[in-house]
Amino acid sequence: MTTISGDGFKKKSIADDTWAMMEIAQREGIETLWDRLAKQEPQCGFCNLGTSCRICAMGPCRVDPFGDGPQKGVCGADADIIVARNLARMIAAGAASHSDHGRDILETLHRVGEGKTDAYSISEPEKLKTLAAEYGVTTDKKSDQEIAADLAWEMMEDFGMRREKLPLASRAPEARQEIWEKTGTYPRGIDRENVEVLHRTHMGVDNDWVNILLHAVRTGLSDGWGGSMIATELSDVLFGIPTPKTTSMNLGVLKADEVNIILHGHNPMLSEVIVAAAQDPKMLKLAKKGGAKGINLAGLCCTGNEVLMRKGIPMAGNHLMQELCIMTGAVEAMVVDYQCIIPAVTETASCYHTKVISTFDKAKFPGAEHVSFNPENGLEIGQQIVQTAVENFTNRVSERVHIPVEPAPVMAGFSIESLLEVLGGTPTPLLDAIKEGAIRGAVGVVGCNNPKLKQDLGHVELTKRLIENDILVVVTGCAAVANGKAGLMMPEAAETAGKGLGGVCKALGIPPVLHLGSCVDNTRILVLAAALANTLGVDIDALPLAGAAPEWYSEKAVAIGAYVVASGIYTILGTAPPIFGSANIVKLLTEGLQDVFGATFAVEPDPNRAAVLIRRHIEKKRANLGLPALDPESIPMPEVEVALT
Ligand code: BF8
Ligand code: SF4
Repeated sequence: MTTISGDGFKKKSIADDTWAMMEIAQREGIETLWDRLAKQEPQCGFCNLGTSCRICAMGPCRVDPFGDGPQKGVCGADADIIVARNLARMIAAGAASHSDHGRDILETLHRVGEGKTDAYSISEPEKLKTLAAEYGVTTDKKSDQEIAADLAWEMMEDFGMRREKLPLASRAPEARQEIWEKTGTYPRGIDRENVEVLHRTHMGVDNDWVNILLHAVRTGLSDGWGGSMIATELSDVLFGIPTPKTTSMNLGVLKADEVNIILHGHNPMLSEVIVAAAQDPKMLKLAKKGGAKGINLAGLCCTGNEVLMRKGIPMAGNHLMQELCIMTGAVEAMVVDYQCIIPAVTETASCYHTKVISTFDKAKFPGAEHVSFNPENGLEIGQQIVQTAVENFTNRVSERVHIPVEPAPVMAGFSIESLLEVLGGTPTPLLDAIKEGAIRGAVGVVGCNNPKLKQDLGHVELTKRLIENDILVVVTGCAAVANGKAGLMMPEAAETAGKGLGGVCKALGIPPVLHLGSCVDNTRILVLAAALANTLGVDIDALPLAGAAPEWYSEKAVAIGAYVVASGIYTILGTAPPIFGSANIVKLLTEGLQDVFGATFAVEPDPNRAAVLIRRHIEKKRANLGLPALDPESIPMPEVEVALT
C-alpha cells in the first residue's frame, strides 16, 4: 500500500507524468519504489559509510570510524581495507554487467559470421572493416560474413588471458596509455580483471587498500575501453550507426487505442527483432482483429535508448518509471532483457492485465512469462512475443486506462560518426568553437534515477546551468530521458543556452544537449574525448571536459565513474558513494588521483553547486591550454537552495 500522498508526490519528482501515476498508485493501493524506500529508512549507517563487511563467515563485521565501536573486523581488516574491498566489488559487478552484455553482442556477431542466424546481418560493413583493421584482421577478398567470423574470434580474446593490453584501449592518447602502464592499470583481459577483483578481495589476499583500488581502476578500464566499447561498436555494426531523429519521450508516448509493448532493459538484440515483428502485416492484422488500431512500441531505460537512437522508437521513461508505466493500464506486455529491471514489476503487473515477459535465461523474474531468447531463432521469438502482447489487448480494461500527459518531442541518436557529419566531416568546427570560447567545454551528464533524490531534478537543473553557461552537454542512459522529458533535447532548446553555444547549435540545427545513447555508449564519449585530445596533441585530462552522474544508483555507474576518471575526466557524483567511512579513501579519490590520473571525483548533490564546480574546472583547463578563460574564482558558489528530496 502506498504511503506517499498529496504534495508528497511533488517532492519525489519534477516530472508531471510521475506525479499523475503516483496519485493512481495511491488511489489503487499499489506500492511503489518510493514506498519501499520509506519502509527501509533509516538505512544502515555502516553500509552507507562502506564499513560493513560480510565477505566471510567469521563476520558479518562492522567498524565504527567515528565512534567508540570496533575499529577492526574479526580478521583485523580496518575501515580502509573494508571500504576498498567493497568499492572494488561494486566496480567489478558493474564492469561485469556491461562486459557480459558486450559478450552477448559479440556472440551474436560470431553467429552471423558462422551463418548460424538469419535474424541478424551486418548493417555497417565499413565499421566492421575499420574494427577488423584495429584488430589486425585481414579483409582482402573476404565477404562481410567472413570478416565478421574472424573479427569475432579475435575479439573473444579480449575476454581472456592472452592479451597484455586490450586493443581498443590503444584509441586513447599515448600519454594516457603511458599513465596506465606506469600505474599497472592498463587493462588486459576483461574477465581476467573482474575475476582478479574477486580473488583479491577474498579474506586474506590483498590487504593494501591502494593496491586494491588500483586494480579496481584497471577493472573499470576493462569495461570502458573493453566490454562496453565492444557492446557499442558491435551494436553499431549489427544494428546500424545511430543518426539524429525526432521522436518523443514520457508516458504520453503510450497509445490508448493501440497494443502497447514496452521494451525494457539493456540489450538491443531482442528489441531489434521485436521491432521487426511489430511491423509484420500478419501481426497488424491480428491486432486490428482484436480491436486495436495498431502496435505501438515504447522503450524504457537503456534498451529504450538503443531502439530510440537507431529506430526512432519513442521512450516511455527512465528508471523510476517502470512500475508507473504499468499503472497506465495500457501496457499489454513489458518485455525485459536484463539490468535495472526491478523485481517488483511483476507484482505491479499482477494488478493489471500486463504480461511481463522475461527473455534471457540469465535473468528470470518470478511472476513473469519466460520466453528463452536465442539469437539463432531470434525472428520466431520476436514474433511469438509480439503475438502474446497482441492477444492480450482484449484483456485490457478500458476504464483503467490513464495516459497522463502529452509526449515531449526530442531529437535523439547522435553517434560520433553522425556528429562529425553534422560538423561537416571533421571535429575542427567544434574545436574552433571551443578555442574561441563560444563553447567553453563539454560535459557528459549520465546515469540513473535514485528514489533518494527528487527524480530528474539533478539531471535537468545541472544541464540547464551548464548550457546557459555555454557548455555543451552530452547525455546517455536515464539522464538522457530526464533531459528529453524536460524539453532540452530539441533544437529549440538552443534558445535557453548561452549566446555562444546557442549560436553554434542554431547554425548546425542541433540541440545543446546531445543524446549519445545508452550507458554502454558512454564509450562514445571516451572515443570523442580521445579524438579531440589526439587532434590537439594533448592528453584527455588537458581538455575542458567533465562528467556528472547526478542521480546514480547502480554498480554499473561506479564502474563508469572509475574508467572516466582514470581516462582523465573530472567527475561529479550526486549520490554519495559508500566510501565515507575511510578518510584515506575519500582523500585519495577526491584529491590524490589528480597526481596519478590528472582527474578526481567530487561529490555534490546540489546541481547548482555542481555546475559551478564544473565551470571552474573547465575554465582552469582552458587557461592551461592557453585559451581565453575566466578566473575560476570569479564564478560564485551558490548556497544550497534546491530541495533534493
Ligand atoms: O545502464 S542509467 S538506471 S537504465 S544503470 Fe540503469 Fe542507471 Fe538507467 Fe541503463 Ni545505466
Ligand atoms: Fe569480518 Fe574480515 Fe570476514 Fe569481513 S573478511 S566479514 S571484516 S572477518
